[in-house]
Amino acid sequence: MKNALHSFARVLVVISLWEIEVLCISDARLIQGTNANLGEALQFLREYDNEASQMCFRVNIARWNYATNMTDHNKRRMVEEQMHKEKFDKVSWKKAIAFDWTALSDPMAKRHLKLLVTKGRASLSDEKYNEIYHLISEMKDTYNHVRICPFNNYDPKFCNLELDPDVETLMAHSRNPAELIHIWTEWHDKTGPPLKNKFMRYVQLANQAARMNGFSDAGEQMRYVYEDDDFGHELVETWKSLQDLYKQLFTYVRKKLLIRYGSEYIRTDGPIPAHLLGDLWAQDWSKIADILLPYPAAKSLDVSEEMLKQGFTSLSMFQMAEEFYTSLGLKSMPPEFWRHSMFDKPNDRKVQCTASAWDFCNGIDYRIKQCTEVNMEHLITAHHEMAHIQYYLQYAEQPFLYRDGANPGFHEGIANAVILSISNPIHLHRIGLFNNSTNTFETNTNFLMIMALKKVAYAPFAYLVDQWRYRIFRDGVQNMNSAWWDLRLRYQGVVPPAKRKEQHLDAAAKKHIPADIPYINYYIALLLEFQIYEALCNAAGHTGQLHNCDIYRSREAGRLLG
Ligand code: X8Z
Ligand code: ZN
Repeated sequence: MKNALHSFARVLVVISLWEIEVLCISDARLIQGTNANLGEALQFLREYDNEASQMCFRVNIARWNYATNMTDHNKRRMVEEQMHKEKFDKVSWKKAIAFDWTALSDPMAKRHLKLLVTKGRASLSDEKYNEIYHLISEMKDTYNHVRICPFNNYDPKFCNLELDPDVETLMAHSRNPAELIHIWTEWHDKTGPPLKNKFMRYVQLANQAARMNGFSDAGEQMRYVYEDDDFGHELVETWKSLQDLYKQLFTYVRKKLLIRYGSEYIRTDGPIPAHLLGDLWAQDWSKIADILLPYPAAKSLDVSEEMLKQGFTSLSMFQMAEEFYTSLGLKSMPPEFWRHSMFDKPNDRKVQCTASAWDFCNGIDYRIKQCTEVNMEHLITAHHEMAHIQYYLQYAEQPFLYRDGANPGFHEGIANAVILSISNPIHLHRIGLFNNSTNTFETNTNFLMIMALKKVAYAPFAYLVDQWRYRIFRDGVQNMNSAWWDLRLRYQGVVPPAKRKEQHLDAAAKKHIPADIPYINYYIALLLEFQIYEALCNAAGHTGQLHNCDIYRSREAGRLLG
């Protein structure tokens, strides 16, 4: 990837490195009790394992039922189960902190107790614990219900554009700068301001919970799950190693945008306005590939038409994904998977269409939910989601607290590593979807450019979202919006296309902020996916350029992945 991009390098923009403050924490500061009786600790953990698995099953069934049939009744059932689980988490936390886990000789018991006492917000009083969960759920609801008006039309009848698919499609497909500014501004003006007060209270409560657990603030608690005292420094180092490549891509893209939109919109030596990159958050630039590809006339890499010609169905797409994993010697999907998954968008009820992979925590039931359409993007998604199921199956025998990614970025890193193999032209040729004679320098370079627009362009955004959150948790809620735009300029080199003020809360235009979902895991996943892919390709005995590696049918790669 690097080589192809070097030829486009025009490093004109200087984005200085902002050294984040790095905090370390010693276990001694964390909350702990006095009971050092190992037998009692093991007994508690056995009970916890059992009850937590059952609780997870019940909550996930209720969530699944709602996600695949969005009725008021199913929503009530889901909320009830979630409240039940929150109570269980609080009770378990109280039991766990009675132990002096730092003094236990059994490393597994020690680590399990440490995981239990350091996560969550159960240290808050019952009242505040309920309050923060309510706040988050209200912020999510507000975000999910945002609807915006179309360009040049404020008639309330038409002000019903939703994020997915309306707003996202407009940002990706409109090439009219005035329309793009309108959509961008509407979205940012309607998400942040209504949430701001709630968000400030949430910051206060999250910090209180973290401090009662022995952390300096909620950001430190978020980072602690990586079990790496040097986490902050490592992040800085990884970004240092990526930023030159990012600047080269940025400079190439700015030049192409200048040609397309002219100097009224793009300055030759300045930042790029955030609305022209095909995405509300300027995080995935591949949607404007039509403006950016170095060889626009080369054969398209999209095999969707060929899939239709060959009569693919949603079922055959998942069967093809399964065959990919079994070709590596990995597990087939269990019968429950084929029985209970939702592969198609039903037309008799409302469902949540975001593709997802589910582990029902009983070692039997695993499902995918995807409103599958017969096209290449959905074929890739099917493989991606099935990688998550494969990971669930691999750790099914582990204790409950270990049935998760090795760190919060690992699941996504694994799934994306597989995608690097199955979406390249070599693999598409091997499965009969791409004609080899069109595998030319031009198509390969276009392929690398699309990868760069998805992956390299994403890196600074994935990096900065939680830098912002850490800063708010650490320094407080004043000047939140200018802090957001400082980071966006420094790392991404983008500026808002309209005037922003402190009454705005533009970070909240990204769902993960109001929904209290960590984001640095996506940055970690981005780094890991290439490391995992490279290791799998080495195991498969691949020689030559890495982007041409396909691990299909390699038992060696399969063993390593397993
Ligand atoms: O949030 C998501 C998924 C849910 S885990 C839809 N992603 C990040 C994003 O949308 O910003 C997937 C890629 C990164
Ligand atoms: Zn995923």
